[in-house]
Amino acid sequence: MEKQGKMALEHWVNQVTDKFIRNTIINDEFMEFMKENTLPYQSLMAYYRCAIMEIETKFKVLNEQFSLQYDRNPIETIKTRLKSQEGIMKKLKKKNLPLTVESIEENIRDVAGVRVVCSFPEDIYLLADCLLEQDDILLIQKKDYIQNPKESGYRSLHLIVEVPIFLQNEKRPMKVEIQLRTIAMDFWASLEHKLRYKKNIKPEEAVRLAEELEKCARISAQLDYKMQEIRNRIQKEEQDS
Ligand code: 0O2
Repeated sequence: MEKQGKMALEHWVNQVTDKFIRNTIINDEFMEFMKENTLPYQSLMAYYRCAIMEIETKFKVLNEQFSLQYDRNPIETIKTRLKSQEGIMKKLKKKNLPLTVESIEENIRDVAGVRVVCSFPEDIYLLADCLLEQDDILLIQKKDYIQNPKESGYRSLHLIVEVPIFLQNEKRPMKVEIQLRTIAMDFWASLEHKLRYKKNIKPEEAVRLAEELEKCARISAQLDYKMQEIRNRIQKEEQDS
């Protein structure tokens, strides 16, 4: 209860701080930065878009191969996103880092984001292993919030990887954040994200909601593993017959 209360309070403080930063500092400072850096900033974002395409294609290829080899698709959906200017600015501010194109590339590791949604937890690890075995992929960081869920209940496998993009006269390694999750984890995270940013929720209700959501995360984890067990039994029956 104490932990959930602290989280709800932190969340409220973050909301107020975020709003302050957004309204007062971000716009002016970003406009000033863009006056000097429009082209380098836009080029960097274009490179990140290329890196997203590379990673998305790699997952599509793996999905296709599994479909041919095992007659099943491990991937349900792939979603991609480029972090917004506001998101980049907020992260730099939070970490007390300079606003320069170099600093963005060096310090913000989730400008390019790819989210891969699978039906079953086992497929998450299978896909992650297949990707990491590829010789042009360099693993920078792995955070396994499936084995070790966050206090909120959040579960997903996060990888920060470097992938090369091939430009006219240059090969450029770019960082991409990959989040791999099941449909159930994705459903939970989307709902929790929506509720997290709802305004005017009383602190005591926010605590209750956080507790309920954490419970839901545990129930949804059980469902994931039960469904996987059923899938594995069906596969075994098929192989044995
Ligand atoms: P968006 O718009 O989703 O990208 P770091 O990136 O390492 O500096 P941090 O906070 O240590 O920062 O990264 P973390 O927690 O490993 O992963 C951050 C991302 O994971 C978040 O991105 C969310 O997408 C997701 N995430 C992490 N915790 C939660 C959670 O409790 N609930 C939900 N719904 N999602 C979570 P951003 O930066 O918030 O924004």
